[in-house]
Amino acid sequence: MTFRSGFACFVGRPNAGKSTLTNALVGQKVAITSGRPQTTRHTIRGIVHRPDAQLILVDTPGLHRPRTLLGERLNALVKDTLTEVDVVGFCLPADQRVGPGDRFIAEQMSELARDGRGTPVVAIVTKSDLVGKGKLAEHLLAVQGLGDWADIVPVSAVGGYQVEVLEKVLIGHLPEGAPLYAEGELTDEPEAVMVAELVREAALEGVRDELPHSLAVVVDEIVPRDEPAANGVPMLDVRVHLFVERDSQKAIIIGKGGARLRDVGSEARRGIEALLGARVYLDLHVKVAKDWQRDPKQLGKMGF
Ligand SMILES: Nc1nc2c(ncn2[C@@H]2O[C@H](COP(=O)(O)OP(=O)(O)OP(=O)(O)O)[C@@H](O)[C@H]2O)c(=O)[nH]1
Ligand SMILES: [Mg+2]
Repeated sequence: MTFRSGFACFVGRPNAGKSTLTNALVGQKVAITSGRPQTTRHTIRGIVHRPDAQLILVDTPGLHRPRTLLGERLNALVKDTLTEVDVVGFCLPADQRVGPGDRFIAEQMSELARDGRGTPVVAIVTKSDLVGKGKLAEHLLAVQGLGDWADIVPVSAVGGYQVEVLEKVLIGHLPEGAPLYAEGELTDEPEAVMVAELVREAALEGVRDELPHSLAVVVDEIVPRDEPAANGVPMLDVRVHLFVERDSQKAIIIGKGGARLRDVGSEARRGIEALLGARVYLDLHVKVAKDWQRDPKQLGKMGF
């Protein structure tokens, strides 16, 4: 039996379903998702283990025409990633017409084909559960006309439709080689980053307009409590800062009498406790960092 191992990277416009698909393939949540565009802000590795292969998925921020320094940095990050993987999965949501945003990415793909290593690109039609058969067929044709794809695969991460087919197709493009990660390892994300992401995911729920883009989350510390844990479960203090860009946004995040922040805290705490296997005291602080998305110094501090 030949064993294959290597990297696949998902690209696509914001909100195309890249992170949801990554989680579906890994079989566990390694990336946060939301109905708002530009949820993912760094590359996230999810690892798929099979008897005959190890597929490392690199979920990336959505590619779009940048309007801020943060946007520029995210696009540059995606482009760097593209040159380092064995196969690219270009995600195009079935419920949206092929538009300028997709053509922008298709252009980048053909550039990659010209000056890269000839990396194969698989077109993935995501969210196919949202459309009927006829519309899906139409969409597949439009996608076919958009570029030179190694394969075209319709999937639904939510319905589980064709997720295994996609997995086989991606693995088929990997080189032969030994596993790169230990068995059972599902991601190489540091715990603090996962914790920050779970808080951001909870805080994104229900906020609108530009607030999602203005929100950044940083974990200050995760420290074990000295006191003996009840029935052997360890207890952790987790201190987190939420940054927004304006005072008005701070008020929205905190809510009337702090109600909204409390909800965000209890929602995030559930996920964090599951992740860390511990009881968690979650301490959330909201701070204004004026225009951090455009400020190189502040971006650096937040890890961009
Ligand atoms: N019905 C349906 N909804 C989906 C599917 N995949 C993703 N979604 C929804 O689409 C929205 C965006 O999903 P994400 O996975 O966060 O999209 P993304 O491409 O990672 O977005 P960015 O990180 O912002 O670029 C979420 O509300 C998901 O629940 C799918 O297969 N079917
Ligand atoms: Mg994402």
